[in-house]
Amino acid sequence: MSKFPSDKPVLVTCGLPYANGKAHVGHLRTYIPADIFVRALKKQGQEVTFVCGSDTHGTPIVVNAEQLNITPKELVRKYHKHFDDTFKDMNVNFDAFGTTDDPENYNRTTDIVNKLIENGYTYPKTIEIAYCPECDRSLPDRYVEGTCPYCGETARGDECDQGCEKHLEPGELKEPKCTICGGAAEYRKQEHYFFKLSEFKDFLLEHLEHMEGTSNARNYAIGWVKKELIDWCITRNLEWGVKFPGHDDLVVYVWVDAPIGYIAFTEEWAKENNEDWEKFWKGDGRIIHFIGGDITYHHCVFWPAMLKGAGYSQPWGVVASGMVKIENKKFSKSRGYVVWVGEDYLDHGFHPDLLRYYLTSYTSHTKELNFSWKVFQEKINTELVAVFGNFLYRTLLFTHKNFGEIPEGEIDREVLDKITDTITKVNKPMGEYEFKKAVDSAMALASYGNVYFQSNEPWKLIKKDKAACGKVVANCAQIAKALILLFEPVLPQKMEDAWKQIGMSSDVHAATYSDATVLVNSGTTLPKPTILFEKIEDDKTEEMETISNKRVAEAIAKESGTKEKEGAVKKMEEEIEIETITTEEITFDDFSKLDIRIGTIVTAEPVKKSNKLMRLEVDIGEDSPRQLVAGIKETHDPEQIIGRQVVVLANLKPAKLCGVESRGMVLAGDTEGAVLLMPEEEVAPGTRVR
Ligand code: B3M
Ligand code: ZN
Repeated sequence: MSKFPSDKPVLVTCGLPYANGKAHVGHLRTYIPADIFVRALKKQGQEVTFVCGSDTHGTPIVVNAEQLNITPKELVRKYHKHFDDTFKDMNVNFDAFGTTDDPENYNRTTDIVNKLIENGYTYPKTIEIAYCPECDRSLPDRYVEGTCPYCGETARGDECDQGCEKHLEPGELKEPKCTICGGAAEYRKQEHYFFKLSEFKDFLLEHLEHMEGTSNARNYAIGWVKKELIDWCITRNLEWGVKFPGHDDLVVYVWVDAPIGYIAFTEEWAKENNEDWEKFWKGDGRIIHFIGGDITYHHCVFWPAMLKGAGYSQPWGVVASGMVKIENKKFSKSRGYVVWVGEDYLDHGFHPDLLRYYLTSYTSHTKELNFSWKVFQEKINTELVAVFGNFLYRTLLFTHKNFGEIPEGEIDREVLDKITDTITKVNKPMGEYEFKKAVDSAMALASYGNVYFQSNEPWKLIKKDKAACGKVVANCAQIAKALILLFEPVLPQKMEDAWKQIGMSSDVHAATYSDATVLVNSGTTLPKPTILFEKIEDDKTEEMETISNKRVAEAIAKESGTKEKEGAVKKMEEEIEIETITTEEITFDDFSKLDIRIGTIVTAEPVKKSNKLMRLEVDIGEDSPRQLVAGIKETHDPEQIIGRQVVVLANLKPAKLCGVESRGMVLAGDTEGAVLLMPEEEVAPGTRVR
């Protein structure tokens, strides 16, 4: 029997992105399948809540903030918004997206840690903590690097990130080095607090035995628990984070308060929607965590033990995804093997739903996934365009042209059976986290539709038997309706459009799979269809490959340049507009170097390849207007800004954006959308700003 829908409400969560860098394709491998799963459960009539948020504490945040010379709060505010925006852009639809710095999380963490203390699951112990004599500070987690005692690879203070992926306890790292100054660190004695993980062995073995989700998560975790459980140090010497109760100089380790965020975000959702968070965390609602395979230990060992120790419900299932490779190379930001969701994908005008399709249909969820522009192009062109898109468009165009509406015609038993059978073939693997199988089954129905259309030759029938032709067309419309519902979880935005194209006025996101066999209404007017999926041309793929190659080449060049400084802090490469919040002072001379002028917009047109960019020609008092590119496409209408005066930084080094040269910059307030600066009253183009 299928596990869904069930009477028990389902809570789906996704591993929390650290709010310290931009979203890349690797991140999406957790969020997109989770979003698809949630939408598919809803389509089966399952009650489901979907929460996530930004991970804002710990050394991943503090180290980056320190390097950028800003406060952790400033850093996480910026990236929290970035992730929130990116998820919305990618049609990942959380019911709540909070941050672990929210008051709800401070309260919940304090409550849980107090319960663990009360229940006797914590104890103080004096241990060796890495300390840098040069910087005169202790070095938690990412502040220290050294050799993994298990595999010998270079590792961080709390994880062997480049080798065996084991969690490391303070003091375990060999040959510790300070990541700030690069100097040798030493170990110094200090008192910290421990969680008695070792007492949870029997509980964990029993818990894991019944844990749902993907078998990779369960099997790894059982192996670890059987082998050895060491007590877990849960405090750190940091200012930023949730204080350990009664100790103002200690915060809890980030892996304590981060998963507690799942509870806090459920509480935020409950407050907002007049709902009950306890039905999951104190009751028998089903909690399903979607995570990257590399954080299985934290979710299948630490987390359930902590929940158990504090008297909360434990996860029902853990779904762990495989790694993401970029063009068959191990994902690595510093080596340039990265695809940014914004600048490498959305900003080039690619539709979010295409990437959703690629990421789920490429391979099974637990396997390694390779991101390659060529394969992306091929999958979109041969599957979405040539099979599904082709079926929808030819059906709708033929019907629109010859009937103008869905014609009368009995729907074949065989067609209805095929639809019902496909729903089962989509639901079953979906409930087993086999997203590729589910998507492939839906695509098989589109192929069936094409065969149905082709073999019934409606273009011939229309000439001799309009009624018979109408029947074929009505059957195709029924198949189209089913396909739209089946593909909605994967392609939500495109299917919203397709739903309208088949004349439906209801909300496709709220419709269920059972609607797929509700007969289409003859007489429904069909508008002229538009093509939903456009072919990706070779030159576009080549353009994207060139961008990737260039990034790798630059990374290699940079690598050789920084070799001498080895050990010193590695520069963050992926900061976004952080300069807007730095407060470094400049002299008047520095300011005078800026050639800022008032100009009048004479031409404005959207840059085709981009979602955000607009090409402007601005008269700034020179012989001919300046060409400038501004990120205002989403917020401004070209017609309405022609003739407007704007403020231009005229001596900015020219740059190419999406292939269009920009010789300067139009100044705008950086808020939710761009707000253009303008003079108080109209002045002559070219007027200097001082
Ligand atoms: N912030 C990101 C990671 O290690 C980390 C996840 C927390 S989930 C509670 O993948
Ligand atoms: Zn290791």
